[in-house]
Amino acid sequence: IRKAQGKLIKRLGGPGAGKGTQCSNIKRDYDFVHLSAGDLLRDEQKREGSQYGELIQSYIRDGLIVPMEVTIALLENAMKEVISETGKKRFLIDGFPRKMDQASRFEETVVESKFVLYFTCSEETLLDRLLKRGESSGRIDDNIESIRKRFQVFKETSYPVIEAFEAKNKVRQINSEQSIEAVYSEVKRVFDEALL
Ligand code: UP5
Ligand code: MG
Repeated sequence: IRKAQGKLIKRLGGPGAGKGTQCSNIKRDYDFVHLSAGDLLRDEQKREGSQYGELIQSYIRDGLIVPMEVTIALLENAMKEVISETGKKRFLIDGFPRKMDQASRFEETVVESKFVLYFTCSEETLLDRLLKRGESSGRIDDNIESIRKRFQVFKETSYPVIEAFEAKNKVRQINSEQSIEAVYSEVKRVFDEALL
């Protein structure tokens, strides 16, 4: 699917910024297939017989970025499967890329993205949301210790990816401090302006 004739939109934002929530809205109203890198990693971690199960679990618990070979292979396989089963080629990739090496490898060998949605939010708000979600999510990284590490990795490792896309004029920034509905109306404006 190198240079696939598709449209690919990526979504970045700190942990708990609302990437997953907004993807559900977009998927409902626009013709995009939603793939979450985090969900693919969590599914692979649980898959019986996976050779990467333990590795993924320990990276996610520590908020670290799983080696790109694993994540890119999962994404590429998922995209190929969707294309061969449904013919759909418009993808919304949630929570990826979050490290420079992944970003360049994916853009060069899989497909170039059209733009990146970046959800900005204060750490206080993110922390509140994640701790609240942690009461029922069952996610091994929704605890205060892991959340702190995720914030750190976001600032040190993932933010430079946003700057790199910014330099190419590909970032569409959205204030996700607001209500889910207000955030979505900004998202819609971006999609409608891009004629998606
Ligand atoms: N909520 C959402 N929007 C709200 C709003 N506007 N107002 C009030 N509440 C709002 O939302 C989080 C919570 O906030 C929910 O309860 C929601 O109702 C509420 P959600 O939509 O789930 O936010 P999201 O940004 O998707 O948060 P998530 O925790 O999924 O983000 P992360 O980026 O931390 O998680 P992800 O699954 O992408 O990655 C997890 C881990 O996987 C990473 O830390 C890393 O270890 C690994 N990973 C890799 O190694 N490589 C990758 O490429 C990707 C992931
Ligand atoms: Mg998510």
